[in-house]
Amino acid sequence: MSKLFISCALPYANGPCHLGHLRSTYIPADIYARYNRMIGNDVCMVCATDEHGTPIAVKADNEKIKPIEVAKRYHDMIVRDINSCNISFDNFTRTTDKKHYEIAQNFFLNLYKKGLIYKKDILQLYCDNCGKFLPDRYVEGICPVCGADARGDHCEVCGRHLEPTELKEPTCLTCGHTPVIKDTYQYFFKLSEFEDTLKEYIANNDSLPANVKNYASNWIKEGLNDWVLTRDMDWGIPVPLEEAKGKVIYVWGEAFLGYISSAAQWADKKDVKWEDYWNEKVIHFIGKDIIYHHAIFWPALLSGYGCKLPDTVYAGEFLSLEGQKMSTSKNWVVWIDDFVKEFDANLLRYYLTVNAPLNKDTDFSWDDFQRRVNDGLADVIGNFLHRTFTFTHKFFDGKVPEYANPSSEDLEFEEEIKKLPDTVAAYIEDLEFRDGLLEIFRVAKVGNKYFNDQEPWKAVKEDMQKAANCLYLSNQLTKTLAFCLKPYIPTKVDSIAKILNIDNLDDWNEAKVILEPGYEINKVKPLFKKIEDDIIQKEKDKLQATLSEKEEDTMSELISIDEFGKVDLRIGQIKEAEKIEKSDKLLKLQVDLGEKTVQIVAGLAKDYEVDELIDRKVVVVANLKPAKLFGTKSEGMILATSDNCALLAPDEKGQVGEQIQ
Ligand code: B3M
Ligand code: ZN
Repeated sequence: MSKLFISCALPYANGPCHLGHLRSTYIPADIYARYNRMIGNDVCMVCATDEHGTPIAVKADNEKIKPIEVAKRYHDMIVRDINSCNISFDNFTRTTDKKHYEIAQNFFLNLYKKGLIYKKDILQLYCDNCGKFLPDRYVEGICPVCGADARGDHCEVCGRHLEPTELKEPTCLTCGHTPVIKDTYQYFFKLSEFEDTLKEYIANNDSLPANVKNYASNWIKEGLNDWVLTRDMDWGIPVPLEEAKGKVIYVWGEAFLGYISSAAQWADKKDVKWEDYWNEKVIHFIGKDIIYHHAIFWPALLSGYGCKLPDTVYAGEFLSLEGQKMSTSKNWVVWIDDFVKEFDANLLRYYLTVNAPLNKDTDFSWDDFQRRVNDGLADVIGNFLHRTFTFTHKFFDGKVPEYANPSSEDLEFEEEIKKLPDTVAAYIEDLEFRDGLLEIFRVAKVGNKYFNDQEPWKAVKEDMQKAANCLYLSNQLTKTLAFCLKPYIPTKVDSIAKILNIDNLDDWNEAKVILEPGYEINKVKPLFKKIEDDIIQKEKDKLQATLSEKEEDTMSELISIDEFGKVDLRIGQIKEAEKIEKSDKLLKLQVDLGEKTVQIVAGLAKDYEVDELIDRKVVVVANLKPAKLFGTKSEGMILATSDNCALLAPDEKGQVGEQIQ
């Protein structure tokens, strides 16, 4: 018996679970864990909600509640969703748990004492109005690389990682003011020191899958910089140093420790040691968007600490929905809670596994879901079970018949049945969950064909032994199927076990133990129902409705004439123009509005020469709240088109200072 440490990426506690979470992480991890328990391994499968970080703090700010209240709300929903899909975690905790704080702080201190975490002065954005530093997502602005709107830590358009200070035209997300750059300090982790260790880990680790190896080795090629491990925030785990008041550990610097704190919490209750599991074999199941973190940051942190590195990191690729990228903000998503209200969760486990191998991007579509359930589960598995059980009752009194003088077809089929558990086991051990499932289906199809060819309904009249052999073997396969399907669709096969009079399906070896002639089975019940078209149509309509709602939302953004009247549009004339230092986009303009001249900062520098602007008549928003851009006061806005930056201008008759209505 070996020990095994299995973890799933910790879901952020800022939303419930959707299909994506299940496909990339929980379902594969659960298949693996259940199988390993069945072969007698001692498994510790853990997870937790990731409850710190700016998105949760920002959400709480917006709702005017505490971050812990947001986290608790979603923690409860996530636990509900995970349970509804029968994901068999041994422990599921929270990163706000006391044990986690303790473990994360000790880990930080250990690295600090070894000099692997050090203090460094840096420049950071600070909002005077809010009186706080603005980490990551507390600030938005323009990406310095591609010019798109970007968050403080990341540009979605060009995919670049950004430091908030690099953003152009930054604004504070909380109050809308322009932040200033201020001196401060943070703690850095010496990631650069681990380049060789990581190269070695990635190159020589045969159990790392190809997608993880490729991503990780490409990143390392670019060289590794030290990593900022702290933030100025009041939501997070305090840096455990006297001198570091007001600083917390960056969420990614402590979330990994959730694997360990969750296991430690479980181990305490069981009076065992989590280290015994970790030291034998560790496998992390994650989504592909966090390969960087798990193949670079985490092994480096662990090496620094002096801990064994994970044996495998298994990364599931993306899942789209009806051909489009899933988006929780646009509600283009199927929530688990909605799914399980309409369907058996086993169907989802089956579909998301059979749909595509984990290392390929794939799509969830309602039509395909219906097809796979009806043609696969219902027609192949359901049909085989049903005909075997009903025939056994009809012609053999509900008892497994005698097996004698097998034909060559019987022997061939018997061979397929006997081999199945080992073949499936080998696939699951190689993390090829889909191939294991396909093999089960292949043999069930062989079973259906064998049953058709033997024609037991005729044979009972002509050659009783032929019919008996057919039903003897078919019953053996039903039992083997129940065991082999247990890791995939655990609660569904429990109903097969009931018919087969089997108490539990906990021991994989039992899959090969035959049902002796005379063994009695129970009355049959329908096992797999087909999904009707109207049910699927309802789901498609629901999704479609979210799209239409979005359109209505845009309509409701229409404004009244009174609202428009609030904007004071005037004809102005540009009198002076000069470039703003350090900005390649902005110009400082003096604009004559008739009764007064105002200073306006405008993003025209790329499209107009300074000289061609002088004396030009333009349209100005004259009653805009003054703001500072690049430290320069701006008292209005000049209207121009958004893509080509074409300036709007009045007809010749328009007089300087005249109001536009
Ligand atoms: N919460 C990100 C994610 O869910 C993060 C994972 C942490 S695993 C240590 O994608
Ligand atoms: Zn602010």
